[in-house]
This record gives sequence, C-alpha cells and structure tokens, in this order.
Amino acid sequence: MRAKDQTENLSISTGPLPGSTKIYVPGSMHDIQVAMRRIDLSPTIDENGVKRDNESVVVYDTSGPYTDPNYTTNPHKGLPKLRQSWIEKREDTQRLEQLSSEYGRIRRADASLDHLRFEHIEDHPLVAKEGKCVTQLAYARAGIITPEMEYVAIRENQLCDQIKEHYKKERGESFGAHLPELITPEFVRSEIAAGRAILPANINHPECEPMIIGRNFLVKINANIGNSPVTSSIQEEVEKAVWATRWGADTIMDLSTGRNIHETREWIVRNSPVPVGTVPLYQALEKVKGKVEDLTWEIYKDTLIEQAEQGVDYFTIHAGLRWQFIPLTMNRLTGIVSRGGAIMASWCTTHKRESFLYEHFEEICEILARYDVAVSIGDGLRPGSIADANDEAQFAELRTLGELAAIADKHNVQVIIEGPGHVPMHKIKENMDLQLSLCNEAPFYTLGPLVTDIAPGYDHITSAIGATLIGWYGTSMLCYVTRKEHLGLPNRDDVKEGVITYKLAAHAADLAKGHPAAYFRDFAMSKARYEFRWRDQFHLALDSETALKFHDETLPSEGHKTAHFCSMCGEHFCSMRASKKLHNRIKEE
Ligand code: IRN
Ligand code: FE2
Repeated sequence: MRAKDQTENLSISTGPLPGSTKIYVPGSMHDIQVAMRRIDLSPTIDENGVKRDNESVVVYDTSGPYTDPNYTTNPHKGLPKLRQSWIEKREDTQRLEQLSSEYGRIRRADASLDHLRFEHIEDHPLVAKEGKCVTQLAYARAGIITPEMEYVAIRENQLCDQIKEHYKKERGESFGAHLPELITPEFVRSEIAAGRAILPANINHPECEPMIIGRNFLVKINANIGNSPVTSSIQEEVEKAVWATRWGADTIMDLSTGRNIHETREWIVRNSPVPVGTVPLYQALEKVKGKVEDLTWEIYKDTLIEQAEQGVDYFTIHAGLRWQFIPLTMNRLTGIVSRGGAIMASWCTTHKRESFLYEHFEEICEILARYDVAVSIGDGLRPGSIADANDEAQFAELRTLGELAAIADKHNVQVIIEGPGHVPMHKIKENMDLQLSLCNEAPFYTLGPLVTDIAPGYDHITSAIGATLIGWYGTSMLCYVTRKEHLGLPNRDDVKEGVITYKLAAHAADLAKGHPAAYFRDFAMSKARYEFRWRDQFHLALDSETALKFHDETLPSEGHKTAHFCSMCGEHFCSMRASKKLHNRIKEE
C-alpha cells in the first residue's frame, strides 16, 4: 500500500482551452499525428445581417494530451509513450540490465522513499548500442529524416499552407534568419545537420512531443520550475510543469535544489509533453550537502548519467567559466550572479585549478551522445546588472563557449549557447551578433535580458522587453523570468504570467521576422476586435481567461459579448464603433 504522501492528491489542470479544439495532422513520410490547436471563429455579420464565415486559426500547441478531451489523465501512470516505437524501430539502442548511476541505484533501492516514488518506474533505461550514435544530429548528418524531424516540420507550419495568400505577403525584417514559407522535413534535417537548430529528444523521454530550437524556426520559450530547500512539494512541481505547458512553455527546466530531487524529476519527466532541461551541477552540490569544495568530477559524472537515464533532454553545463576568467569579475558591480557560475568559480578558487567541467568536456559529450541529451552551455559569467553588461568577463566566456560548441559538435551532441542576463537595450544586438559569429550559428538561448534593474516585482516585463529584441535579432529560445525574480520562488500564478509574457515576446519577434502564421493570428484578432466579436477575441488571446475576466468585471452580461463597445470608452465614445458607422455612411453615399 502506498503510504500517505505528497503525491496522493496530485491534481493536474486539464481540458481544452476556451474556444479551442485539439486536432491531429498526419505525417506523410512516417506514421505520426501532430497535435495542434484550432480556434474556430464566429461569422462576420454585416450591416444588412448577411453572414460571412471567418477562417479558423490554427496555433502551435505545447500542452500535450492534457487538453485533449478524449484523453484520461493519470499522473501516476505518466503520459503515453509517443516516441517509443520510433526509437525501437531504429534498432540502435539497448535496454540496460540496471541503472548505470550508483546514486540512482541507491535511491531506487531505498524503501523509505517508496511513498515518493513514481509507480511505473523504468529500471532498464535505454542506451545507445556500442558503436551507434543515437542523436538527432547524427541522423541528420547521415541524411536520415526521423519521425521526430517530420513531426517538427508539420508542427512549425501550423497548417500555414492553408491560409490565404493575402496574409503571406507581409514580410518582416529577419536580420539574416532564413524563414522558408513552408518548412519541409528536409529543411529541418538540414538545419539540424548544420548545427543551426537542435531537436532535444532523450531516448529515455519517449513521452515528449518533438520540437525544434533554431533561428530559422518559431522563437521558443522555456519556463523554469523546481523546488527550493525552503518551499514546494512534488505535487506542486508536477502541476507547475503541466501548467506551464498549458500556457505555452516549449520546454521546462527543473531547477530543484531542495529535497528529493531525483524523485521529483522522475514525476516531472514522466508527465511532461515537452523537453525537460536541468542543471546537473545543482543536484551534484546537493549530494555533497552544499559543500562546494567536496564536489568532484566523479560525483558530477554520476549525476549526468543518473539524469540522462531518467530522460532529461538537455543539460545546462557551465563549462565555459575558466579559472583564469575569475579575476576579470573583480571590478564588477555585481560579481558572478549565475548560480552554476558561482559554484564553479568557488570550486576553482578553492582547489586552485581549472574547472573540471572544462577539463572533462570531451567525456561529458561522450556521455550525452549515448542518450541524445543536448547540451546548453551555461553562461556562468553573464552580467547581473546593467553596469556589468558586455564586459570582458562575459565576452571572454562567450569565446570559450564557441570553442566548446565545436567540441560538442564533433561528438554529434546537439548544442545551444546560453546568454545574458542584464543588458540595456543599446547593448543587446552586439550580444547576438557576437554569439552567432563566435559559436558558428549554434542556437542562442537567453535569460531575458532585463533591460533595467529598477523594477523588482516587474522583472517579467523588464526582461520581456530585452527578450523581444534579442528574439527578433535571432535568439532561438527565451528563458522566462517571472515577477518574483530577485525576490522569491515563483508560484503557479507567477509561472502562468511569466509564460504568457514570454509567449508574447516570442510572438512579437516571430511577427517582426515575418512569420505568416504569426501575422494571420494578429489579423484575425484585429478583425474580431473591429467587428465586436468579443468571444473570438477572448479565444484568440494568449490568455483568454484573463481577457474574459477583465471584460466581465464591468460588463458581465451575455448581451455585452456582442455589444459594439466596452466599458473603457462606453457607447458614445467608442472610436471603433464610430469609425465603423462612418465607413458605412461613406459606402452608402
Ligand atoms: C538561460 C540563459 N542563461 C541562463 N539561463 C537559465 O538560467 C539556465 O538555463 C537555467 O535555467 C537558469 C539558471 O542558470 P544559472 O544561474 O545556474 O546560470
Ligand atoms: Fe538578475
């Protein structure tokens, strides 16, 4: 019997979003069904009462099976293993007799943890067969289009080929990114092969719906979750993960630093429809009870393997912070603000030697390649204040990140590069341009950046401003920052607000880069607004619940859902209403 535990009352937010239908688009090369969300709109009714239909808007859907009304959610069982058969068909993996990580084996054998454990746990994870490389990068280079790649191509298009030519004319400014009108599976393959995009897909995370991170695709967002030593339970973290994907998180990172990290992660991975990232260094530090000096390469390595066999799709590894760079931070206003960076700097200083992450980077890549874990090379020296932006410490590290990216690439490990931090607007573009040239166009993944330091409590906004700009310039994935940044651990509401804020930053960037599907959604929203189709406006909104709630605060009745005004200006001062009347009069004359 399962003891009374933290996971007993695990409840998860499910069900379709308002006005939305889950649809599945079949593949043509592989037997795949790509999930999307279709928003059906009401017809336009003209002044003579004539109805004209409005095209549905199909949007990118990160929410997984949870928003499919035909799916019965059971977090104790985990999500269906979508990729299992694709992986098996390749015949290049094998099941392990037992976990390769010593720590993993100890955790699993510990009966006192039974009440915390995910029920259907896999004790025989997959690993590449001897002599085989199972990364999407290796397949891409061998000219193979995997089901994952075809899935991604269909997913990125959002049925864009079905929207009218009219919406495709609007071209953007893409700063050198090349966005094809229609993304083909071959284009996906070639972008991965070139190292310009990654498809994070650990062979031990078959529940994951394939997605791609690259400059020539839609801009993605990541939401950080995870417990801390002071707050949160497994139950809360699983719900936060699903909740984040419900609102649009393309990946989640489990940054747990509190209790039961191994067990918490198992629950999250088994229930996550999107790639899961971690910073293995955090758990390694936990294993030595927070004593940095006790950290060793062996403990770290075992942690990498432990997490890879659980199914983590990408690791942040702060290998670019070299011992010799530490003096460069001495004159900074805010020193080293990256958690991983601060841990490594302290280790190097204590032991008076080069970082073990830097020294063992080749071996790290060999481990990652066996499971297809992608590496996100950490920016341990990112600036933590406007005063420190674009300084020598930051750019010295960036040059090293470029060298390390080349090593990962050599091992067929998919690689992305992490970026700042705190950067004022006029210094953002230099970051993007340097990253592209130093890292051979490997995807950039940035934290914000925050464009000012003066608004604690509003750092989702200070950072979304920077994220929008850098996304437009070419960053592939934006790591959200919540309003709790610098103040505390985000709760469920903060997670949602952070995701929505970053979704709009990413969308604004897509729009400016000239993505036709992005333009189409804006067009549909504006048309609904001008025609006072209130329900359609709520449904098209990034956050339909909040839009509806705000509208209903003052005009809650059903009749007001078609009224030709809202309470902002009232009936007689509504400019849209007046403009519509004016245009009708001119047409009649
Ligand atoms: C993204 C870009 N730069 C940093 N990040 C994310 O910040 C990183 O992926 C991780 O989720 C988080 C904390 O990283 P540090 O503080 O350990 O560097
Ligand atoms: Fe900060």
